[in-house]
Amino acid sequence: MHSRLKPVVGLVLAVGIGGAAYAQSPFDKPEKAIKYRQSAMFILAQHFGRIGNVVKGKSPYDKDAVAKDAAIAAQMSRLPWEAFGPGTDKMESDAKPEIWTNAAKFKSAAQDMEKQLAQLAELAKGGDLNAIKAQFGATGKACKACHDDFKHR
Ligand code: ASC
Repeated sequence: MHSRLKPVVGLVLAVGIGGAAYAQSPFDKPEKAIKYRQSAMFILAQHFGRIGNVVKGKSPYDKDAVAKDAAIAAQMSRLPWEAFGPGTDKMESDAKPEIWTNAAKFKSAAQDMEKQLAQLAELAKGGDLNAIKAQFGATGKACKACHDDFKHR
């Protein structure tokens, strides 16, 4: 090989191999993937819960606060899925094996929840509390539907 080409070939190989490892999982240990998805879900539930308190009349309605909570929840809802990768089914967690044995259904349930939260975030900007209440209910159903099939407890 021409000596000037060697570094180029080396770089292409390094990026190719590194890229393949990354595509497999962005986490260096399954423990970290599990902690990551649980953390995203925890933050999501905190902010969704704050909206729930408004919907139930336990907290006063503050348009900007609800819009912010919904935006954070929607952002969190995009994060967990890459953290259900290889090896993360072998460890103790609330994840049911159906996540991996029925991956297409899991993906569709996850996408539905993301879609519902994106809609809640969009609606929350408008400040129509009745519309927010209705969409909060639809979103909660999407959370529950996925948990019923794919989460212990
Ligand atoms: C929440 C939360 C969930 C969902 C679900 C809706 O606030 O933490 O997992 O709502 O309970 O049924």
